[in-house]
Amino acid sequence: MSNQLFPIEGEILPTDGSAVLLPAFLDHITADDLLTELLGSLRWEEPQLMMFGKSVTEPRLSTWHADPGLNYTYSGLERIAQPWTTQLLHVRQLCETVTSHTFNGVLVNLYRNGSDHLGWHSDDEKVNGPEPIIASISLGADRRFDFRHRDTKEVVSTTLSHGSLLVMSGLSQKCWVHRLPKTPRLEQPRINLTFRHLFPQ
Ligand SMILES: O=C(O)CCC(=O)C(=O)O
Ligand SMILES: [Mn+2]
Repeated sequence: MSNQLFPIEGEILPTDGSAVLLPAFLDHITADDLLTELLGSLRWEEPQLMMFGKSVTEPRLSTWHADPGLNYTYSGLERIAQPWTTQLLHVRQLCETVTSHTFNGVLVNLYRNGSDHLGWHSDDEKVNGPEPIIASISLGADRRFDFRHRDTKEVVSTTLSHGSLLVMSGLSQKCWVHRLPKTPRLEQPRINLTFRHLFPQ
């Protein structure tokens, strides 16, 4: 069953977990200001991953902000916790209010243009807990976002627009993978904030 947290309105997954989209979560002025401030103020990193013995640069910039000492390891990469900023704390509070959940870290992605992307994956590392609740805010350019069911291969697509909130919960990480594909010819940037609650082992 899906829809553990929210009414059916906004649910985009047909089964096996929930992903609820609130397209106008932030008003345009708040979203515009946030985009400008985050673009200019965060310390963007360009992490290198080791894949099949080769060093690969992630096709986007990112930064991890979290409670003190709460580093995040994924794909063999340890992201050192940067301190919360005033803007990030403000958005965290809005996400906590709407989800009735607490978050202790946020992974912020910067897609510089339509070439930057994120491949199929799920956020199912043990440290996320068994049924993670992830609150994902989008700012800037519209981008397509896809889910694919691990067993049936069904694909569900949506558009993540400026100021939207997508909340993934329940079995959504276990039963589905997701990605942000390339968008040909797009020149505008997009920032995505995924608020998470890590449970260090
Ligand atoms: O950019 C997005 O909307 C998705 C980000 C994501 O899936 C992640 O950071 O794990
Ligand atoms: Mn993800």
